[in-house]
Amino acid sequence: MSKEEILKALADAVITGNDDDAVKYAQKALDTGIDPQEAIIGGLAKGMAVMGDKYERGEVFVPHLMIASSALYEGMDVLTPHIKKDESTRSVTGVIGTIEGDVHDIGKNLVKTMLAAAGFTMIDLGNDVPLERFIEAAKENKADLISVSALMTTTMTGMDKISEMLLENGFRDSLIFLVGGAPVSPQYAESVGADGTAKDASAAVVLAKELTSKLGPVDERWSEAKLSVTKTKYKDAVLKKKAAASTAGNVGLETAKKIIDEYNKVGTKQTSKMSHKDRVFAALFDKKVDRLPVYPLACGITRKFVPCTYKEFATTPEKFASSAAAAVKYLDVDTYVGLTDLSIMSTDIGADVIMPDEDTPSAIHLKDYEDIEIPEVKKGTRIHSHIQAAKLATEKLHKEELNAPFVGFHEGPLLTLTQAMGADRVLHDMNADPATVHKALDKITGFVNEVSTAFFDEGAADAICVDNLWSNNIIMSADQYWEFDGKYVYDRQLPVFKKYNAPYVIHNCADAVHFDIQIRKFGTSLYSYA
Ligand code: B12
Repeated sequence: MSKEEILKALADAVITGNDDDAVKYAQKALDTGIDPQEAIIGGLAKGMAVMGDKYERGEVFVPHLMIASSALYEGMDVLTPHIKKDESTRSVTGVIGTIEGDVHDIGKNLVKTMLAAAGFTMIDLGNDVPLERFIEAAKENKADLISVSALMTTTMTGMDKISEMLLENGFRDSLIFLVGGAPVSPQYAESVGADGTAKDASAAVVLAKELTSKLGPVDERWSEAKLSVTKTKYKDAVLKKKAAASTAGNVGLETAKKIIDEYNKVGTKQTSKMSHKDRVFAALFDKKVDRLPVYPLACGITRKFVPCTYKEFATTPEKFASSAAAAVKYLDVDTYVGLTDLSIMSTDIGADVIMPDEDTPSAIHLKDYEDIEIPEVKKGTRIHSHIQAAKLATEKLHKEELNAPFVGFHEGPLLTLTQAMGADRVLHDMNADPATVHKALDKITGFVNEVSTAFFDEGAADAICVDNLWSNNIIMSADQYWEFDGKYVYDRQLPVFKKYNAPYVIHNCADAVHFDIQIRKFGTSLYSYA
């Protein structure tokens, strides 16, 4: 028989599921000097490929495949011991297996056989291998290589989990991680963070040899020091993967996403060309919008579009207004919430200010409550200049091409006081000397109201957002918040907003807010949150 005839006879033995023929022609291949590797790949495996095609066309069924694979293994048992080991390959230890939930092991066994022939020491975990077993075996054997096979789309996803476990345990840089099997593409291998894949056993060997030859000394790679450095290196990647996984399983978030998608779909059909202004006002009045309005508290970062320094952004009306317009233009935000920094009003009531070129200005606290001096809101004060900047920004945002509302921003009573005196001091005095704190708040509320009034009178904003930072149930109880801030807002600020028929927009930088007071009592219509 010629070589071609023997290879065909081996393939036929698998196709017909004939164990005896498989053994017979395997022996014949050896006797006639055919390379055993070639007999496996070009004979037995070819037969299995034919059966695979037939199965896919519905011509044969699972039992036929089992009989075929049995013949394949009979033939391999004869051929495998005669495969010449490549002694030139440096000592490489590999862990191999088919992933959890997957019993297909023919391809995995071929890869194992070829790697063993290439001189690798292969530790075979079998099929249906629990994911953590790959990790344990890699560590136990200080492996150079992990080879994971999957034949089903439902099981290949476990490769990503193995990758994550390698990162988490700090093993990722200690070994080469290869994945393979019919459904595994190079793109998929990359997406799970593997070092590569190959379409068949021969290519797998070439790849494994090449990649493992670049590894450093085994004891160094598997030293505790190296593992702990790698763990730290990949900490972020692991956290991100975990966060992504937890988001994927988070029913609340998923539901929210679905609702937003649904909402956006419905809205888009109805009102496809809303201006920023229409969108914000429609949302305010619970009307349908084409998409949810976006209004980040953009702060100083938008100065980078102009560009200008932080100092210029905070002190030059033209630069501030240009930043607002650029934000709407480039970021497509629906409105600009005009905060520059939280030192403006405390500076005006007496505190000194530190004004770096490229950082947020901050106030130097006053020594005594008596030092607080309430100015008139007029030229020369920082808030007056800021209101002029807001007015300019409003004009720019109203222009035809942008058509977006501008939301002015200033601090509420308690925040203004804490900015002037220091938060520690005021929080302490709220208990130790409440009368003094109330006296100061009384004066400051008058000033805060003058500021809102000036914004409205100047037409410097479409709405005003007030920062009531201390409405935070970690820092103070609802009763305390009400006594030292809420009541001042309710009794004295809200009437001003009512007079101008303006919504009371609240900003809060905290996630533990006294919503009951802010929403129920203040009737807040918009909430800005950072
Ligand atoms: C033989 C076979 C079986 C045999 C497996 C026998 C055995 N001991 O392995 C039996 C009958 C048991 C079987 C069962 C099932 N099977 Co089946 N089976 C096949 C079949 C026909 C061939 C697989 C095979 O051995 N190919 C030959 C080998 C040599 O190729 P390979 O595995 O791809 O490996 C090569 C390369 O991929 C690469 N490689 C492999 N591993 C690695 C690893 C690395 C690191 C690298 C670099 C390379 C690499 O090198 C290998 C050698 O060249 C395929 C169809 C197909 N065309 O793939 C279906 C197939 C895989 N089976 C399938 C299914 C659905 C099943 C069953 C669920 C059927 C059922 N209803 O019960 C069960 C699975 C049960 C389970 N939990 O796992 C589906 C999977 C569908 C999918 N997309 O997920 C397939 C694709 C058939 C189909 N088209 O529907 N099956």
